[in-house]
Amino acid sequence: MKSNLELKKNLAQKIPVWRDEISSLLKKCPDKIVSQVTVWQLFRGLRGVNSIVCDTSTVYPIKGLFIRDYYLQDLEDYLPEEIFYLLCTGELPNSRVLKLLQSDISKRLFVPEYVWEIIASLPNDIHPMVMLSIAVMSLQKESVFSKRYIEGMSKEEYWETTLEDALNLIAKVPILTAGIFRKKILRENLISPMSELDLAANFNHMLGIQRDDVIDEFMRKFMVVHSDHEGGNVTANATRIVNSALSDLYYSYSAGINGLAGFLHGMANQDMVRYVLRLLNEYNQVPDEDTLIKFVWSILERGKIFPGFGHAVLRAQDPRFSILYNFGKKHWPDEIVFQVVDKLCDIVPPILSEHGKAKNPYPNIDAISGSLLYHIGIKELKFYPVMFASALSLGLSAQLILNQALKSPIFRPRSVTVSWVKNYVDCFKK
Ligand code: AMX
Repeated sequence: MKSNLELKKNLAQKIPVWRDEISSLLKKCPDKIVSQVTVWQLFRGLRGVNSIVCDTSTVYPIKGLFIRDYYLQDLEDYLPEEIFYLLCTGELPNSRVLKLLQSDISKRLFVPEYVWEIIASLPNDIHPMVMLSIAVMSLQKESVFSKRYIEGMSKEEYWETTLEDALNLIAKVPILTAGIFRKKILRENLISPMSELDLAANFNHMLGIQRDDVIDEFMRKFMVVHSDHEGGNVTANATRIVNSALSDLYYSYSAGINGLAGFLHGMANQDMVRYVLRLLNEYNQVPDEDTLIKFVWSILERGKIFPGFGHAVLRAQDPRFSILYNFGKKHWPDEIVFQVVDKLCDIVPPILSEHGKAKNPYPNIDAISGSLLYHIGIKELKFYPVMFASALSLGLSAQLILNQALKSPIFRPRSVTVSWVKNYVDCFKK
């Protein structure tokens, strides 16, 4: 289907201005140095090197996530659809524009039958992240970008066809996610989408969980806080790199969520609840402080990481954590999984500080999200990163629309050998 919505019109007005800004930067000061790379950074994941431009959101070490110019805390009551509009344009939509966007998304709320057949053919015991990745890959044949590319579209149309793919993706990923949950985990029938519901409420409806206003509010917040986290994290970076070769949004998003499936990244939410359930299984109640302290040390002393704590950029408690934590404390304080998480979030930071390795000992979003998903009835821990991936479709899509709009070239930094570094640096020269 072809879209002619306000979002596209707004982008069409803004894109020439954004392009002019970049052209003038490139013209006026192309050689100005914006970052330097030390040997340490070269071998340590380029931590702190300014090497990507991403306008959708920025993560500051202490203040945390800003979506465009808005502090995350000021956005927590907005709808995921509104956040998508904001990520793309830098503006929140008014109610008329929001309705148009919702109506556009509602027309895309279907998944072709062949995708369900592919999902049905997968073994039930493969990780649901693999299932989502395969499901999205199989949808690639619907890509408007790839179809129009083969037909000979001009570079000017790249962002418009990426927008088409993006609107389809953000409509269809929650359907696929809910479908995988229903068919492969619960072994129940699919629940058809309800186009009159907002994206988050419809997600709850399709998952088949007991809905009420609080649970719908939770899902809105869950999707908003997980929607984007600038361009340098593994998922966003992988998504952007793949897309820079003009692989369409389906190839790119699928690549990105394969990165999210890493234990150091989006898999941490399932691992946190796994530890909590192990404790509850052993003690049948919220363990006392001494028991938890011993437990945390036993993990660290075996040389393992403690999931849900630390961050590559943040140097304070993750505001995404704070939003979900405050929600849980207000609405579901009696949930025993939440209670154990709550205690761990007090106990772990001083232990990590004493342990002396992690630069940031504070909880991140993955410390808390699983306990709340558990409360609303998603008990299959492996499903938690899939919920994360689903919400990320908003930000990843917006990032790729902007990349194509700003005519970002194929990504191709250089690699060097260890010998090259040794020869290059002064300390090895005679
Ligand atoms: N438990 C144990 N050790 C930790 C730790 C934790 N939670 N966080 C960091 N460390 C260790 C690192 O493994 C590293 O050890 P090394 O020197 O032996 O390699 C050392 O502390 C220094 O690491 P860092 O500079 O503080 O962090 P980083 O930028 O290298 O890694 C992160 C960041 C998130 C991968 C790391 O903090 C971690 O593994 N946390 C636990 C997993 C987790 O919660 N991931 C989710 C993060 C949020 C997200 O992406 N969804």
